Amino acid sequence: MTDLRRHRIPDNVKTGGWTLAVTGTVDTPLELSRRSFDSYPTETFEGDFVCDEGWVAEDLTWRGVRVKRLFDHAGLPETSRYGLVRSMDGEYACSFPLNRLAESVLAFELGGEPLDTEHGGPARLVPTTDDRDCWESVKWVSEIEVLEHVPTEADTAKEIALSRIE
Ligand SMILES: Nc1nc2c(c(=O)[nH]1)N[C@H]1C(S)=C(S)[C@@H](COP(=O)(O)O)O[C@H]1N2
Ligand SMILES: [Mo]
Repeated sequence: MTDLRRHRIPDNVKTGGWTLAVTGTVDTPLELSRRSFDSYPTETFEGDFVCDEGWVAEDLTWRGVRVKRLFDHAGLPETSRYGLVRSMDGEYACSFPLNRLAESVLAFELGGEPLDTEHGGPARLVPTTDDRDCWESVKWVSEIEVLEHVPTEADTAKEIALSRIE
């Protein structure tokens, strides 16, 4: 099997007028339109996507902006430690140690095509380290909140994903 699944697009996902906010413990909060991403260098990442439900999409090529570029632009104080990646998909959000998040790619393209809404467009987070979990690949990213402490209640992604596996 080599394809991502075709999950339903949640009703609260609205892609018109999309922006991405970088908020929290940063020197300068950002609100970025799709067009403003054109001024950042892009990178590709190739890898398999492995879901805990027991399927694999092999050899996906993602293209986008490394989150570190956004952090360099916003400026991170010494006290920043974690990032919470929020989605237009209701309460869905996933937390990361800041270093791991900085290495991740915010992908706008998959397989050389603009990422379609079904698979998380305009922007989907693609963690690149080998220990990545499927629920960390947040679709329809709307905000990256930088935090000093690990968020517990707001970090819903793993629980939501595992609740879909009986
Ligand atoms: N916003 C959001 N992102 C999400 C999820 C979700 O429910 N909501 N599910 C995650 C899980 S568990 C998987 S396996 C993949 C599924 O991606 P696909 O729909 O492109 O196959 O999306 C991940 N990102
Ligand atoms: Mo998953």
